Amino acid sequence: MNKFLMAAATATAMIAGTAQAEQWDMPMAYSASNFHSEHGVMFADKVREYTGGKIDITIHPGGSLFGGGDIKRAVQTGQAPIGERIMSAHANENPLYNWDNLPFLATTYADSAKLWDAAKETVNAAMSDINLVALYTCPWPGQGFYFKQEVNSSKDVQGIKLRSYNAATATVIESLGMTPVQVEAAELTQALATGVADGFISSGSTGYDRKVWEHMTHYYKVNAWLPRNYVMVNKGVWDGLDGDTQAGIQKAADEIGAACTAKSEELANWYFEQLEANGMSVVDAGPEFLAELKAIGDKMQADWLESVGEPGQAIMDAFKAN
Ligand code: PCA
Repeated sequence: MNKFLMAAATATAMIAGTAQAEQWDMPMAYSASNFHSEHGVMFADKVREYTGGKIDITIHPGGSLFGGGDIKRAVQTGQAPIGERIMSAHANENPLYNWDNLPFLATTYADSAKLWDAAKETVNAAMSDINLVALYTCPWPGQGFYFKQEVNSSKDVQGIKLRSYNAATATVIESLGMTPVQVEAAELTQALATGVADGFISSGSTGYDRKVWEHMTHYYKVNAWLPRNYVMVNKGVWDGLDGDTQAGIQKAADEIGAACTAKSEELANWYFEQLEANGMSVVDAGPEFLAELKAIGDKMQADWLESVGEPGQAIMDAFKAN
């Protein structure tokens, strides 16, 4: 190490108050003002507190360090020790990760919690196989549709381009006769402004973050699923920590997972009010559109069970038994 680097390293260690402080960069995919990112900052604070300053996490929101689509690989390969991403974005590698994107399976916060309880062990085992440890998860509010026109059924929107954020949303869009275009939330405003997409699937949260009322006029509430973000750590990094440090980080993760979930629920309707206050029409999807979506949801659940096999059935059974 040259003397400048050494001086910088010493200064960093002194700021953290301990010679052993480990600096962790934590890429996150969504905007700094989003509740997921705000809870990431609170998580970092608690980790500093509960590890006695041993682990010093710096949050990089909005895909600023790694784009949303690159965060999981960055953590898997150790380019970043820790990061946050929407879990279902990984379903193209393993259909198991679609467990929280099956339309109309779990549509409330209570059911979303029950479903995560049922899926947790299987999902965590799959994560471990790919060198990841999931520390906490936090759901987005229920998902619906943004358009720049009134929509009563898919007949009104045949062939238009709709922004997707994972394989499941692409399937919903295609099944409705539209063309999916995958765009990260961080690039959504630009995609709508330049006509890359004519609408999108998301919660009120992302529409609010991206101020989409400048381009969109209608939001149709469906509340069909509550997809989860998760904070993951590289397994090698995790295994290299002593037991007390692991316990401190896990305590922070448990507290923040619960706080973030409560905040999501608290904000769900507030986001709709903000969309309305900015001139959008926010209504429940009409009966014809809803019936189409229910049929698509049934098929997606059946397809998921078929592709995941026995572990998928076990998750479904455990969820329904509770
Ligand atoms: N917002 C994220 C994922 C789900 C949501 O509500 C997005 O639109 O990318």
